[in-house]
Formats: sequence, structure tokens, C-alpha cells
Amino acid sequence: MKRLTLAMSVAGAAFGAALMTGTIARAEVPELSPEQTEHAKNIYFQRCAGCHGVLRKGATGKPLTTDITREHGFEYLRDFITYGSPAGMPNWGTSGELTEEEIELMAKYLMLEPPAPPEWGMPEMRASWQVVVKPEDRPTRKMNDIDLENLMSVTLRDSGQIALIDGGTYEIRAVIDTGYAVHISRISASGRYLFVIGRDGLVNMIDLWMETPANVAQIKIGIEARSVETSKFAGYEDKYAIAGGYWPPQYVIMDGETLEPLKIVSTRGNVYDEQVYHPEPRVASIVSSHNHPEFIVNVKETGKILFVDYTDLKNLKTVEVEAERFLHDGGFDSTKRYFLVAANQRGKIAVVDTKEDKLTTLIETGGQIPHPGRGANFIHPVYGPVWASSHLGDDSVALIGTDPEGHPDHAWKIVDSFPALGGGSLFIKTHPNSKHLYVDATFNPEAEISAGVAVFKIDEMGGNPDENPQFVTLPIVEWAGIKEGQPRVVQPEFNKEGTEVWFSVWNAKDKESAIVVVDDKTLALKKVIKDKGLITPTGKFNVLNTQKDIY
Ligand code: DHE
Repeated sequence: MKRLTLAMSVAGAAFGAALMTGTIARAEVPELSPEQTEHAKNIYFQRCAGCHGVLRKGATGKPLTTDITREHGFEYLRDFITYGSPAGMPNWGTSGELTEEEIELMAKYLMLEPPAPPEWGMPEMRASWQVVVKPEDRPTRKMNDIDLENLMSVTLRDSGQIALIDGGTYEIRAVIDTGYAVHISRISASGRYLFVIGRDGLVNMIDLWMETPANVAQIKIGIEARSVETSKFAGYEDKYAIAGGYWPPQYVIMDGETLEPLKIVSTRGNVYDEQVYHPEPRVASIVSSHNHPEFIVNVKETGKILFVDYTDLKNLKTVEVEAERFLHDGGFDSTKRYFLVAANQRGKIAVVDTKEDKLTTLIETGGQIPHPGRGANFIHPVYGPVWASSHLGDDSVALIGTDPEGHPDHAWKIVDSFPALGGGSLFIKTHPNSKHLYVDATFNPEAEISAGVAVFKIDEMGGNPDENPQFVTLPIVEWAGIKEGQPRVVQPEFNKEGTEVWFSVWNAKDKESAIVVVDDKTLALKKVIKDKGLITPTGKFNVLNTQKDIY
């Protein structure tokens, strides 16, 4: 294995120096007015809770319980929030996203005990549930001329909307209001319904057959959430939807045509290994099995992967697999038999066999905080079929062999690991028709690094075992022609044919953002999509690739 270079930023170095010189004073517990507390609570929910947890027990981010924060003190917290770290903490101050006053407020707020948010059960869910267009009033055939398989659902994070962009014409066909800081889109097995979830737990169901696709049902499944999925097994297409809550920690199975909530299951319980109680085991990624009528639900803090059988909701059967703590995001291997998910703060990938419903293995990636998104599957010239992940905490890309029958010596091992652009990577992507592997560096604190994307030629990998594969850097932000702010390049996503790859150029809410489309064969710029409605684009979900789990 070759040496990996860690991208150390100026901010990170300054922060490290502060640690070493011991300039950090232990501060007294501050006092905040009710208005300040309310303001800090909102910022915490918007910016911090996702990584650090509502009760601040830590996951993708470090624990921030008061025993720790009071020990660190005000100055340490203020500087860390301002400058971020190369291990993935955003530079909220130097990027201009939070003001100096807001950062000082947050440093103080973190030294106070966290407030406990309310529960959210069936009465609250049913009260929030709306069927906007009843199934019998919906179209019986597709009423528009959109090539739905090539439609891209684009998260407009800070406007709480999604844009539906035609993959052929690059035209925005609809902008639809969704939940707050909307997170991901997933598509029903038939390809007709698009499901979107906001960080505030609002699920929207969009009918793509309507003349102009629109919201036909919605429900708020909790106070904080990240994941939504639909049943895909033969005979259950479009029958159920499922959404996972961060708060309360639970998942809910809903009717796939109306979003009526049918079954809520709490994920509170004991951590898989120490078997001690955890009050906030959040639901991270959820995928739909192709091998059984099951959802695969990843519970972050307790480190359990649940195979939830949806054939009989009254007598619910669940297989509970002991995996590893801090499960986050993941995807299938190319055969769709195995599901690989990052236990990010443990530096591991858990592999489960969705045919046998059991843990295959746990693999240490050798990098810090693996963050694959859904990962990238390709045929490596030396190692055969592999699945790849990049890392939030360093610049490494890890390749895992996924073919136990054809390449048993390489299966479930890190077969290669090499550096890409820098730390702060969130997503990695390829397509069965592509010969390229794309790796972003979205949260790298250096503007120059987060503005590009690394591209590796798959055919040239492994040619010389002593050398790291070389990459070229595409200057995506430069191509977008955006001069103001610190726009970050995030999440490569292919069109349906696998001939173009789309990147979001994600700027602050009041600044210009864009989507840059690159020709996969030539790596040349093909199109820059700009529109005043394209506010903070982040995730992009091609209908066909998302529906069929192609990545
Ligand atoms: Fe995400 C996927 C959680 C921050 C963009 N994100 C996921 C998934 C989870 C998750 C659990 C997997 C869902 C699934 O497959 O069912 N994300 C979290 C967080 O807890 C975290 C770290 C902090 C937070 O406060 O939310 C977080 N995520 C972000 C962002 O800041 C990103 C970059 C911009 C944004 O829009 O918010 C972001 N997350 C995404 C995207 C995916 C995602 C684009 C889907 C990737 C895919 O290819 O499927």
C-alpha cells in the first residue's frame, strides 16, 4: 500500500498549534438570554445537530457534551468553529457562513446543557399528514413529454425546494417546495413517484406523471430526519415508503401511494457491543433490498443494521445485525447482493449479505472517516469488481474487492488505497458505461481544493503497483464562472446513459450557484446551468440511476 498524503490546512495547523501551546483557557459557564438561547438553538439545529447529535453525544462530529466543552473552554470552541478542521469540520467563520457574533454565541451555547426536544408519535404524524391529490384523482398515464428516466432531481438546500431538471435539454421543468434544508431524493420502484425528505422530517411525494410534476402527499415524520426509501422487491413495487428519523430516533413505514403512516418503530436501545443504553440512536441510510421484501435500516449510534421484513407489518420480523458504531451512508455492490456502509467514525466499512441477511465482514479502510455516498462500482484492471469510498478526514480513496466467487483473494479486502485531491471529500462516482472515477473534496477548507474534482482513468489503475494512480483536476468552479463567495463542488451524478456527469457548484444562499455538466468521454465542459432559482444546489438524483441503484 502506498503512502497517503494528508491535506493539512492553515486553519487546521493554527488550531493544532493552539492545542500544543496550551493557550486554551477553561471558561466559566456562560449565561444566555432567552432570545440568545432561541437563536443558538436554531443555529445548532441547522448547522450542528446532523453531525454532533441533538443530545450532542457525537457521531460524524465529535461529542460536545458539557463535560467536554467546559473543559475545552470558550476560546477553543470559538476558534474551532471559526476555522474548522481538515478532518471535516466546516470553517463556519472563514467561509462567511456564520458571523463572529454567531460563533461566539455558539461557543457559549455549547457550554450549556442541551435542551431535550419533544417526541413525535402517531398523533403528531397523522395531524401533519396530507393527501394533496388522492390516488383516484391522479393521472392514469404520463401527461408530460419529459424523458423521466433522464430527469435530475436537484436539492436546493437553503430554499427548501427541489428543482427537476431535464437531462436532455437542461431546462428546469419544475421547482417544488419541500421540507427545510431538503436532503435526499429517492424514486419508487416503478419510476413514477419521487420521494424527498427535509431535515425537518417533512416527506414530500411527487407524481412525475402529472403535466407539471407536483406534490401529491406529505407528512412530517419527526423533528429531524435524513433518509427515505421505497419498497422495490417484486410484488411490492410502490407499495410502501419508509423514512428514518434522527429525532425522535425511529423509522416509520408508510403507504406507498398516500404516505399514510402505518408503523413506527423506535430505534432506542443498547449499543451493539457494550450493550449499554443509548438515548439517541439515529437512523442513517436506508436501502431497499433486491433479494427479499425488506428494508435495510442503518442505526448510527448503536451500530446495528436492521433487515426489516415488510410483508406483515402487524407481525413485524426484523433481523438485527451487529455491525459497528456510527453507520452513515452506503450502497450496493454491482450485483446488488451486498450492501456496504460506512461506520464513519470507526474508519470501517460494514458489508452485509442481503441474500443471507447477515454480516459478511467489517473492513478497516485505512483512511479517516470514510464517506462513500452510495459508493462507486467498477471493474479494476487488476483486482476485478471493486467498490470505492473516499474520506472526509483525509485525501484517500479506498478500493474494496467485491467478487468473492471470481476474485476470492481480493474479496472484502482493501485492494488499493491512493490519494485524490484532498481531505473533506463527500462523494465518489462512476457509471457502468464510464471509464472514469470522480472524487470531490467539498469540505476541504482550502477554496482552491474544494473548487475542483479529481478524475482517475480506471483502465490505467494498477499498471505500476509501486505508483499511485494519477488523476487530473477539473476546474469546475472556474468553468462555472462564479467569482463571488467560496463555492464548493459537490456530488458527481451521471445522466441515464452514463455519458455526462453533473456537479453542483454550491455557494452561499445569497450568491450565485450553478450546475456544471461535463462530457465523460472527453472530460470537457459541456454545459453550465444557471438560474436565479438555482439556490444552493447540492445533491442530484438521476431518476433511472436512483431507481435501479446504478452507481
Ligand atoms: Fe448528507 C446522504 C446525513 C450533511 C448531502 N446524508 C446522506 C445520508 C445520510 C446523511 C444519513 C444517507 C441517506 C440514505 O442513503 O438513505 N448529511 C447527513 C448528516 O448527518 C450530515 C453529516 C450533517 C447534517 O447536518 O445533515 C449531512 N449532506 C450533508 C451536507 O452538508 C450535504 C453535503 C449538503 C446538503 O444538501 O445538505 C449533504 N447527503 C447529501 C447527499 C446525499 C446525502 C447529496 C445523497 C448522496 C447519494 O448519492 O445518495
